[in-house]
Amino acid sequence: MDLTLYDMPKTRAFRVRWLLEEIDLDYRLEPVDIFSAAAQSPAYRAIHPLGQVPALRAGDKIMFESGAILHWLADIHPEAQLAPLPDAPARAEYEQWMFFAVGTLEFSAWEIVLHEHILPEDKAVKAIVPFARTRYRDALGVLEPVVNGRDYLVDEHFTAADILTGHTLMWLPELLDGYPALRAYTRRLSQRRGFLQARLHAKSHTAGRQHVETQHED
Ligand SMILES: N[C@@H](CCC(=O)N[C@@H](CS)C(=O)NCC(=O)O)C(=O)O
Repeated sequence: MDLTLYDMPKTRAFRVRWLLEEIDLDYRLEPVDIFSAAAQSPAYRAIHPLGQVPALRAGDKIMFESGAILHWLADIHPEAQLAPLPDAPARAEYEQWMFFAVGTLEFSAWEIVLHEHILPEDKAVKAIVPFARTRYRDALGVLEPVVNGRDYLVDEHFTAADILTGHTLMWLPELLDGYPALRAYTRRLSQRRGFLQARLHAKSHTAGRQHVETQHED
């Protein structure tokens, strides 16, 4: 199947690149500058209706939402063992961490990143930040014991849930002080071949191009 990832460095597209590298699939990167008028053009909105990244063209199908893309790719490539099979005992735990990553951890992390680092002064709502930090720390407190003494979230196996969780944790490394197991976990994840390859790919495809960069770790 032909795969094209609509991509921009230092965005959630990195998650998809990382998973594609873990599976070792061939794919093409289509650079998108989310800050340009082109991202809001009808042509790009036919690919991503909000003009965002990532989006994935897989054969004649187009998909958006990074979590859904990871979930789907991991399931259709069981040989990569990045998701327990639907009837495996570990599947429930896997689903839990997949949704925790995007629905709970990322939700508060994004509010911090958005209102503290990305939005201009006149749009940022600074009053949200202390509450978001508390919620984010609550989520870190849930994850810390899970990776204390084991390498990955689910059953000692690296899965797509580690990509979603690890990538989100890397947005705000300074907030991992006091969470030694999570710090070791993100370090471990960032040493994986798939992670390093995804970074390399990003560097080669942006060579010579100029991008406006957000605060995301990538
Ligand atoms: N929930 C979506 C969020 C996508 C998203 O917000 N992407 C950002 C980059 S990380 C973007 O394209 N922002 C530009 C915009 O919102 O106009 C996902 O996980 O794919």
